[in-house]
Amino acid sequence: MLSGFVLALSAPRTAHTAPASRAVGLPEPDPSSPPILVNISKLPKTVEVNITAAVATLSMQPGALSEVFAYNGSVPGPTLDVREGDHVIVHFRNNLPEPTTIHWHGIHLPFEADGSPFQPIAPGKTHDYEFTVRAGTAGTYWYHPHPDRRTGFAIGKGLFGGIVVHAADDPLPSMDEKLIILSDNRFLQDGSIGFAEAASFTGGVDEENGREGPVLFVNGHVMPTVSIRNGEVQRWRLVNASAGRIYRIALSGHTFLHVGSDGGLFEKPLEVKEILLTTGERVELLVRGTGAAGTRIVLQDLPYDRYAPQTRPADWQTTRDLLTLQTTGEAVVNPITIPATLRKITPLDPSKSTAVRTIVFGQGIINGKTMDMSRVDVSTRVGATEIWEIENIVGMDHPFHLHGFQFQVLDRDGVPEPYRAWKDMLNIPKHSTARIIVRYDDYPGKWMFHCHILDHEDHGMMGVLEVR
Ligand SMILES: [Cu+2]
Repeated sequence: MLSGFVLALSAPRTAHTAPASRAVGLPEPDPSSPPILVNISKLPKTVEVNITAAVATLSMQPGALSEVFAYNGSVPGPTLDVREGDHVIVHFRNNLPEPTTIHWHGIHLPFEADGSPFQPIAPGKTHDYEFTVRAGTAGTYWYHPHPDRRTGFAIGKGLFGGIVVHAADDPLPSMDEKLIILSDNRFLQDGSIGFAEAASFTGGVDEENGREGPVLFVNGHVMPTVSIRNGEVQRWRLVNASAGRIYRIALSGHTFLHVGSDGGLFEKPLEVKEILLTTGERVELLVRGTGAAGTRIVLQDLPYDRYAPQTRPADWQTTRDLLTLQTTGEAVVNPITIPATLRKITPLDPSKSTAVRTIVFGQGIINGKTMDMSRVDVSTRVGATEIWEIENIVGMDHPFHLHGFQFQVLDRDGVPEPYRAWKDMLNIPKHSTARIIVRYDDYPGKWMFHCHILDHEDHGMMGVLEVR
């Protein structure tokens, strides 16, 4: 029995959400996947959806109710499910008591649709986001608020949802897919979500580490069970929606195929035992069911030391369980063939680079400064290719995020990246340097780059890239 995520009391389920499985006659949708936003458009290649952000009261844990911020009444919000080439129109209403935005994390789109701190939506106001999903960008993304200085609070209150962009021509065989959104949270005795006073000791630790909570959620469920048949292969898309927690993902003793990252599939699948999933980052995995009926395998978060010694949590070496994968009693599934080559990723050419940017991550600062929205930190032109050398000079990890453009990693501490991938998130471990290459295709604007530990971002660990 799954620990259900029950909608309760004052939050009626809105008309905008629908079960993940939309066909008539199918069994109840798998509660381990969020609902999907209903497309209200009748036009071809158009996805038109309604999203409202509002206060809701939900049961996040058994026996307790929590006041949350929710997209269309659920945490996580319903998934934006689109195809390459689709034109997306989002009718957004802010029914929150504070300004907000929706940032379409990782999607290559016009500046006007970015939902950055430059584009706040006041309480009670509506806004239409509009963009076209570009060819070649199939992958897993997510959406969340990105208001000035309040991102950690708004996401911690429950505002996050997944985005799946399907390929026009997907190289992987058709199989059951799961969207697995990871988050953690902290609750007070009365069930309310706990945020520490900034001036308190805990507030200081949160500001340093990024706010963590002891309760780990998979799509709003605590330790749900996912079913799989013996021999079946499932495609899992993982999203890290936590404010500060970096997950070291493993499937208790089993390997899985790592097939993709932030911006979609790799060129080749990689068989691995574990994956580091930094804040804001996504991965695609292929998981295979093995063993007799009733066999249980646990998806775990292994210990990972991202912390500065002075604020490292006492229990940081704890292995945490995320979900159970249980083999059903159904007949064994015949093996399917996973192609050895998934797609071609054209490398960005370092010899075309017209600038090398040096980005130094200090504690809460970038290049010695905190965020100033009236300042431009990096100025460049549409179409330019540049190398960014991102150096972390302090004793804790800082995950780098760039808005608007996917990049490729050239090397980490001088070691060439072993495989190509499109990325918008990159963990920069303590006292290390990574070099990335990026081309500013298509869209001028003022784009944010920042640390994706939300407490760091909110305290100004962010800069402005102006593309003209
Ligand atoms: Cu940081």
